[in-house]
Amino acid sequence: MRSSVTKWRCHASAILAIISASAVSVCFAQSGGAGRLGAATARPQWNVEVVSQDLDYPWDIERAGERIFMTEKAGNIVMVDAGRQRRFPVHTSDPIVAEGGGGLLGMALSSDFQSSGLVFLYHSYQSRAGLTNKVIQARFDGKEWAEVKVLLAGIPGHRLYNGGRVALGPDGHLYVTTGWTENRERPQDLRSLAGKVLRMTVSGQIPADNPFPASYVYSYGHRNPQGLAWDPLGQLFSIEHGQLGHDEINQVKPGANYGWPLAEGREQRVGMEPAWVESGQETWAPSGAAFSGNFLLVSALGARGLLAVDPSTRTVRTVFSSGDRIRDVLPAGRDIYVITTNRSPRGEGPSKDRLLKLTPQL
Ligand SMILES: [Ca+2]
Repeated sequence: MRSSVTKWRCHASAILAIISASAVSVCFAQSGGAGRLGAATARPQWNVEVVSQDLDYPWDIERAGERIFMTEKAGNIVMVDAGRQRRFPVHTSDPIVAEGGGGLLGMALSSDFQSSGLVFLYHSYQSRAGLTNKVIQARFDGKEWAEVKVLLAGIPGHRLYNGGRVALGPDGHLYVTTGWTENRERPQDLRSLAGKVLRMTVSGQIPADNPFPASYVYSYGHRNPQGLAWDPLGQLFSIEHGQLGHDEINQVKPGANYGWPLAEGREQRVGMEPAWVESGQETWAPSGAAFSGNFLLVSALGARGLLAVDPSTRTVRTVFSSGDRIRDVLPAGRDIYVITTNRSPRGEGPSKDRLLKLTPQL
């Protein structure tokens, strides 16, 4: 316990130093609106190790001890262990359909993964309704990844707007983001699973204390919510893509309406929650989120960098940029891992991607 606390403090202070040294910043909260994102840092502050350059459209990164696991959209899980990379197909009851931005997306390791091998995955499949998404539990036995059970199927899908992150909350429940599927009714319709943050037990049941009776819906009015992260106080944050700019970071409260498509960004509307921070006219295309100490790290595809948000001032800064579209971020002690998705979901063909390990030069 002591060593983990020490690591956390060391890591948080390293991030703080990097952020303090960053070149430009904009305070969204004080201006009451949006502004331009700070430019990339002026001088190198990270040692960057290319851990892998043999990835194809990775989407989610997790860690168990020294082993790193990444989903790839086509339906594989890549494991990096002691410098050795192995790629495994995931065996599922419905074939994983990788179409546009859909495919094998989010992953969360169970809290006892080291002994149980259990994970939660979000993937696209073909149903009679067309491209559809589901949340499954799968197991890794050291040789194969295979579905154990389906937790929730029938989440509406789309070539571009599938949400797709899954994360275990401090309450032990599973949280899932879903996309609006370019349908203006669904995000505001509590009967639809689209355009939502969902909350379920790890066996796929509706928790008794969910905000709406007999519903997986935890919050609604989302466009294409992606990363989920809890701060040290246990408050949930989610990030999402706006239509044209107006990317959002939302503080997610149970039962709240985040506006889409009736309101966007920091627009005020009765009964709706304005974004906690938004990108204004800029496009971040944020995808992954994780707290490092008190700082919220956000991986950005469009802004091609790693952003850090100081919650006390709601200041957003670019703390790392390599020219890659950054898909997801994973703090690990004082290091930070990021994965890239260098091909747009609007294109086709393989995507030449990398796993980078960032170590502060301190
Ligand atoms: Ca919103």
